Amino acid sequence: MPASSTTPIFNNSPEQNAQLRHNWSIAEVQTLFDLPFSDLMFQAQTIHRQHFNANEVQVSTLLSIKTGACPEDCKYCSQSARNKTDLETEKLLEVENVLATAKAAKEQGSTRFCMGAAWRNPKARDMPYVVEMVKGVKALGLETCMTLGMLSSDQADELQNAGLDYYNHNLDTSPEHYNQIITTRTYQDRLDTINNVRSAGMKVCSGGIVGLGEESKDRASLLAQLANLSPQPESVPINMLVKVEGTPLSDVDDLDSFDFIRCIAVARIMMPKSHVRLSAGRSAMNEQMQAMCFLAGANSIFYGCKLLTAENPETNQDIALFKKLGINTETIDFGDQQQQTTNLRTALVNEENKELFYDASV
Ligand code: SAM
Ligand code: DTB
Ligand code: SF4
Repeated sequence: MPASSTTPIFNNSPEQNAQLRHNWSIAEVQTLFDLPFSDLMFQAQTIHRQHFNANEVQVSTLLSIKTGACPEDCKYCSQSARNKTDLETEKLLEVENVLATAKAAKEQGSTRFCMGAAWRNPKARDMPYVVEMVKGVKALGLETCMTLGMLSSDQADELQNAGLDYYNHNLDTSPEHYNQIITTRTYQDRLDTINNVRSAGMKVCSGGIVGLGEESKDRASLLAQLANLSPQPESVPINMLVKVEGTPLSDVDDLDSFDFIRCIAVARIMMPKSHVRLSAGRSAMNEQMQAMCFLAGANSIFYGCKLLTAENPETNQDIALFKKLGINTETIDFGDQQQQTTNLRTALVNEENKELFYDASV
């Protein structure tokens, strides 16, 4: 039975609730999940506004720098060699290709460029190339992020020295549900990598996937794991499973939309200073659902028509949605920050002008 909207769940004021805590119990997180929807959204929105401009969203662009043929057995993933998917594999991209794509992402208004590789971990022979990629993307004035699998502390140091700002390494699901999803690396391996990234002085991007067939208590447990990291991750991607034909999870039941929105809201309450990213799965969400996620405290997205291998909304759709909602994108101090603002405005004006013309080719 959910608590009524008059039941005080915490005796603390919203200000006190917003203090960073690293001692969340699963039961306590479940209490948040069980709140009446409006109460949960109100708490999340109140906390969101204490730490962020509620009308600003950070935008990152993803690029798969090495695609498919991954030795790991992640049951959701199009890129695992064990899953019989239609994916075309690709070797590590040339540094120049990566830099050209990063430049285009910057021109489209992105502020962070995230490079992902289908590896268990980078090999010594790969490191000089990824280091060059980091240096090149950084020289464009973008924030840099990589997700390459497990990292040793030496590799984390090397990437940090090259100028890597963020490393993405997800916990994916709860420790209790984990063995149903991945058996080729342990939960502790993931925590060790996050620890190596943190010790090297980089910012941590870590979140998970929901809709894997897990229970509500697993979502509570995953969020407790993330929030109890000290410091909490600066970026928390909440991915809705993208179901891929040929993976063991291709037919799993859909997660109810309100349960997804609740996850965002609970993440916002527990990690008040982190950017919570409405991550994979937006192509399957309508505009109203995405708006609810922003209302629940999501303030980051992947921007650009492709994630790593799966589709993402077209940039024009996102620009149009932001315009409808009065959302601005977060800017960073590029040095040429004016340029970034101009690019987004140009994109928006182009989108508006489209309505003035008809397509003579159809
Ligand atoms: N191979 C590296 C690793 O796993 O650490 C980095 C890339 S991996 C694709 C990064 C994350 O993307 C995964 O940990 C998972 O959370 C997310 N992901 C992968 N496939 C997904 C899917 N089909 N739906 C939603 N999220 C997905
Ligand atoms: C994250 O949490 N989500 C991104 C990023 N980190 C690397 C990846 C989503 C992948 C979605 C499925 C695909 O494109 O293959
Ligand atoms: Fe490989 Fe990463 Fe996909 Fe797992 S999620 S199979 S490690 S690419």
